[in-house]
Amino acid sequence: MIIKAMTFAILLIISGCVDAKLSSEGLISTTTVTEVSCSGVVANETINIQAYTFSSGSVAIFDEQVVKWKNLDPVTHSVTSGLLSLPDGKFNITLQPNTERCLRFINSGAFTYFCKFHSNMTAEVIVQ
Ligand SMILES: [Cu+2]
Repeated sequence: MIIKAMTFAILLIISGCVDAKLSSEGLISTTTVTEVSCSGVVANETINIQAYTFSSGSVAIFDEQVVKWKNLDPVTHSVTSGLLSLPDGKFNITLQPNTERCLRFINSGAFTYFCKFHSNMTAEVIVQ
């Protein structure tokens, strides 16, 4: 009985998370993102990719600001918008080892993103 109650509670928590992600995804339907040269801008947030992890699970910036991703791993990673394994086409950049790439977020909204090569790598950018 206790196990059944716990399972039900866990299912409630999981479904709550999915709902939150779906509703926040709806907020970004008009958001646009542009890649910019990292050498030409000062990034407002920098996210290191190291040991198969994004260094910040969530960063908050204002519209028109820039986020930089730096791949410090010896393998290729990606920064792909959407829910895990469900890219939404907002952005999709691949980072070779020891490279960095920058995105400017034009409109406010919330982005989840993931690495398409490693299914445990997820994070988000909140544009205020
Ligand atoms: Cu990866």
